[in-house]
Amino acid sequence: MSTVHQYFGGGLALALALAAVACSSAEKKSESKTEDTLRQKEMPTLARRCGKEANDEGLRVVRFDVNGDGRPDVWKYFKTAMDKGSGKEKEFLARKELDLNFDGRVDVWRVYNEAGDITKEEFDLDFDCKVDWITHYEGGKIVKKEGDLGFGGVVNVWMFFKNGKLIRKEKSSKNNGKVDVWEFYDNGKLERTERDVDGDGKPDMWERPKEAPAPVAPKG
Ligand SMILES: [Ca+2]
Ligand SMILES: [Ca+2]
Ligand SMILES: [Ca+2]
Repeated sequence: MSTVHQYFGGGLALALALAAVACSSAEKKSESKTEDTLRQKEMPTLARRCGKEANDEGLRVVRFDVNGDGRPDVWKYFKTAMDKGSGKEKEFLARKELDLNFDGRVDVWRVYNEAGDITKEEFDLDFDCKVDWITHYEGGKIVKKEGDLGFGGVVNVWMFFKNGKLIRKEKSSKNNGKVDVWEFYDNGKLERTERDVDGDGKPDMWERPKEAPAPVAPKG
């Protein structure tokens, strides 16, 4: 059971967290836009994947049956490359794939570089064989998350990180891939929200989160 948690605990927790994000994103708080809009249009649509040991690269595959039903649910793909340190050929973990719901189809893909750092993680959260959420890493730290929380095939949430901390979140509230909500964070705390109300891609409204009321000292 502990092995199951080791492999799947994080994924399930993320799915639950994303469900919470999906609910909160429906609450429109403010609006705006920046020059990042052009870049957002170039964002690739999420790839259609229905993994069943896709091993075009001819990597060595090691399979694990975590739940003991006789079918693999974790796949590790190893490739052989030159180790810069020793100058000799060495085997690296290139990819790990997980079947979270044990239906025989891959739901999570993790890609690693030769230094052993994770570079990308893709999730199919609703088990329909389409990727819904992608996390990008650099140097082992999260730099970007992007996803389709409406499960309609269109990317509608982008999150940008610096030094592993969330600095900006962008949303397409109309679910059309066009950013119309920008949230700016400082030290993980929401500082400002901007919103494009008239659809011209420029911010029309700005809003700061309301400060919690100061505690009132009891009289007497
Ligand atoms: Ca299994
Ligand atoms: Ca599955
Ligand atoms: Ca999906």
